Amino acid sequence: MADAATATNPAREAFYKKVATKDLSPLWTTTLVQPEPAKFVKARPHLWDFDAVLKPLLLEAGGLITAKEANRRVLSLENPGFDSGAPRILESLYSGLQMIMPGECAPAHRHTPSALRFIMEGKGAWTAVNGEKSFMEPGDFIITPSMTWHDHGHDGDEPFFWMDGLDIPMVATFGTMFFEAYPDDRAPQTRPAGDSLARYGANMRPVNESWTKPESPIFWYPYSRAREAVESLKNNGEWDPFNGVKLEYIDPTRGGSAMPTISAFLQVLPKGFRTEVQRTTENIVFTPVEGTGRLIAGEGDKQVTISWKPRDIFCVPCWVPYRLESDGEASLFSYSDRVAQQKLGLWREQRGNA
Ligand code: 1HN
Repeated sequence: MADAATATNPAREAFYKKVATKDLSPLWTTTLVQPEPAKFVKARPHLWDFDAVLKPLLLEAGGLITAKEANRRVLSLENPGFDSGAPRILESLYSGLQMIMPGECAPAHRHTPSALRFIMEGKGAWTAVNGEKSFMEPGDFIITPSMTWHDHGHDGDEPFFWMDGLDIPMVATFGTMFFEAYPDDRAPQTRPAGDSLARYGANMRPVNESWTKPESPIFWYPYSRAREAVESLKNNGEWDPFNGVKLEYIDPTRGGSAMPTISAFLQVLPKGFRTEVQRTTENIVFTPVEGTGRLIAGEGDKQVTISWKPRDIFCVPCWVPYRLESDGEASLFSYSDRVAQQKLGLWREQRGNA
C-alpha cells in the first residue's frame, strides 16, 4: 500500500514537497505502526564482558579522570542495534558500569530519572540516598528513586564497581528531564545507616507513620536476604519451567515494584537447568551473580547463543524469544520495564512456542 502511494507520480511528489513546508507529512508514506516488535525494536540481544572489557576499561578511565571531575565515572552500555547518540541498552532502559576509587567522591545530585545500583565488585564503598548511607556489598540492590539526593563515597582500598540501571529513555520520551546538583559535594546525613531497612524491611512498619511516595521506603536490599529467599524456594522444588525460581524486589508498603518505572528481580537456576522458551514485551537487562550458563535468544538466522558468567551484563529486547541454561547452580539479577508497561496496559507474554 505504502509502495503504491510513494511510487513516482509527479503530482503526488509535488504535493509531498508542499505539505513538508507546512510542517506536515502524509501518514500514507510513513510506517508509524508495525505489525510486531521485530519490525520496530532496534536493540539486539547482546553481552558486555565484565572481566575482559568493562573492568579493564574502567580501570583505564580511573587513570584519566577522577570521579569528581567526571561527576560519575560511568561507561554507558550502547546496544549495537542503535545509531550512536543518546546511549541506551534497550529501547526504554539505560545501563552503565560505574567505578569509584578509594577516597573518591561522586558529588550529590538528583534527577527525575529513577536509578538502581547492582553491586558488582569491591569492599568499603557506600551510597547515600535521601540522607541515609548504605554500605554496598556485591549482589546488593539499591534504589535511587526520582528526585532523591544521592552521592557515593569509598572508604575501602580497592576499586569498586557497580551497574547503574536507569529509565532515562522513558523519561526522555515524555520530555520530563530535570537535574540538580547539590550545592556541596555531600548531601547531609539525616538518618543512620540501615534506618529504612529497620523500619520497613522486617515485614513490619512504624506505627503512625504513613508512606505516600510512589517508591519503596527501603533503599537497600542486601543480597544475603534475597539469596536466602530464592534458595529456600529452590530447595522446596518450586521451579518455574520458564524462570527457575524468580522473585521480584518490592515496595513493602504496596506490594508493587520498588520503583514506579523499573522492575527488578533475583532468580536462581538450579544446576544444569534449561528454561523453556518464552517471550515478553519487557526489555530486560540481566547480570549473573553466581554461576555460568548461556542465553539463547532470537529466531531463525537471527538466533544467538551468548555465554555468561558472573558480572557480565546482557540484554533481551522486547518480544525476542529466549531461554536460559545454567551449568552449575546460577543466580541472576535482572531489571526491566515490566511495571511501566503494565501500568500503561502494554505488557504481554508468550510462554512456549506460539
Ligand atoms: C547517575 O546519576 C548515576 O548517580 C549513575 O551514580 C549513572 C547515568 C546517567 C545519568 C545519571 C549516579 C547515571 C546517572
